[in-house]
This record gives sequence, structure tokens and C-alpha cells, in this order.
Amino acid sequence: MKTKIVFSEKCLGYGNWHIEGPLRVQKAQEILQTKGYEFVKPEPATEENLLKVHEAEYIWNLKKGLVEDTDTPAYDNIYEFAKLSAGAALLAAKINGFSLMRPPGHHTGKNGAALGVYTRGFCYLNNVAVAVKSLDKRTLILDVDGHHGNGTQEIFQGDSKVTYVSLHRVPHYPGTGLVSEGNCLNFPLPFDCGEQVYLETLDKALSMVDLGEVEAVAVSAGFDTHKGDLASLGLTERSYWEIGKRIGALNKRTFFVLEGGYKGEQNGHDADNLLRGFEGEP
Ligand code: Q9C
Ligand code: ZN
Repeated sequence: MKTKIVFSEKCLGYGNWHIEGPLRVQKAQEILQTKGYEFVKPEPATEENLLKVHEAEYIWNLKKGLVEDTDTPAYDNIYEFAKLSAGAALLAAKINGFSLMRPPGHHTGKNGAALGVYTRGFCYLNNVAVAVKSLDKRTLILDVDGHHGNGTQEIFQGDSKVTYVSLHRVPHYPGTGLVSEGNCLNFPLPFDCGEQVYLETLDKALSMVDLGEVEAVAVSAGFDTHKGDLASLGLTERSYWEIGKRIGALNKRTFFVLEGGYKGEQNGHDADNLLRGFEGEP
């Protein structure tokens, strides 16, 4: 059974000039469509959903267009775009789907920039965190984006219901995630380490998780680890199939939320491979 893709073309309506631009999702959507995936449309997250993760003051400032940094512009109506992306993660959690939406989320913490990092790295609301909090199950968050999810770590640090596992490039933006701390297991990897090192590390990381305690898996699915992308670890399309296979082997209810990945066509092929590996398809 094919995983459903949560998507709305409304998410294409901002940031034409930015590297986190509409084509990265639009081209991916087109490719997944030609591959026969089914699509479902999200509703925006409610303020109640957001308040489980973010401080009221941050939400207010975002709504008013008052938060901006060098990576993360205060676009017109960005609060509406961000709420729809968070709502897509909520729907993905509900149907065990894949949210193919923007903006991404994993660098945003409770009150904006997280763990002393100076930007929100193209993120406004922490989509995966909003979905995990509302799902309210014992959850493993597996973050395969090439950047450390400092926002997600900050939000769930010390939360006994959640284990956060991240593989990411170091030294690199955002500069956090150098060591594991409590329920947050971090696996820093060197530039272009390649598939073999990556998969060995992933196997080791997953072996450290007490799966008997896990009811759900949430994947922060970033594709910027692809060779040549923003946080390249030298992975190829086939690497995402291998990653998906390992996620499927966990045998838990699972959903996926897009994070980074800056080449639209590549994102489409990588997502297809991730999902085929996950579903046990060749
Ligand atoms: N200002 C995600 O992949 N680059 N975000 C900072 C120095 C920020 C990446 C460069 C990269 C953010 C979701
Ligand atoms: Zn990233």
C-alpha cells in the first residue's frame, strides 16, 4: 500500500528568490504524481495545536510579521503558510502519510531560534513537533535532514515520551548536536562521508533505541544529505531506499515530514526511494 502524500499548492506562494523556494516542492510533487502516488490536502493547524509546542508570544510575533533573521524572512502572510505546513504534518501523523510541504520546521524551537543559534534556518513553526505533540504517543523522531534539528531537540529535551535521533553534518549549520544528551541521540558525520558510513551509523543509532517503548515513528525527512546539496553527506537516490528499508523494519506506525532538500527533482526521486524502501518495494 502506497503512502499518501499530503500536499497543497498553496505552499508554493512565497519566497521565489530564496534557496528555500517553491520549486523544491513543486518539482518533487510532479515527480511523485507521475509515479502514481495519491495526494491529500491539508487544513491549517489551529492555535491550540501550535501552543502545545510554541510560546504564545512567539506565535503572536510571527502572526504580526515581527520575526525575521538573515536566513528566514518575514514574508507577507508567512504565518498562514506556516500553519498550513504544520497542519500537513498533523494530517500526515493521522494517516501515516508524507507531508510534502514548506516551510520546513526542525530549526524552530519553543520561542523561535533554538539552543543559542542565531537563525531559524528557513523554519517558522516546528511542524514535526506539532504533529508529535498532538499525536501524543511514545514517539521516536528520526531526523535524517543533513542539519541538526536544534529546534526539535530543544522542544523535546527531557520529554520521557519522545526519543530524538539525528544524523547530521558537522561542522556545519546550526553548530549544535555535537554530543548526545539524555533522550536526544546525536550522530555527527563528516562532509560527504558516503552511504556506507551513513548506514552503519543509522544502524548503530537505531540499535540504541528501546523500540519496545516506541508506539510511533516520526521522520524529519530532509534530502539535503544528497551528494552536492546544502548539507551533503554524499548520499544517492539509492541511499534513501536503504534508509526507508530500515525505517520500515521498525514496524511502527510511521509518518514523514519534509525538512530540507533544495533541488526539486532530486527531492522527488529521493522521497520516492525512501517510501519504496519503507514499503518493502524494490
Ligand atoms: N547564514 C533546512 O535544511 N544556512 N535548513 C545558514 C549562514 C542555513 C537549512 C548559512 C541552512 C538552513 C531546513
Ligand atoms: Zn537541512
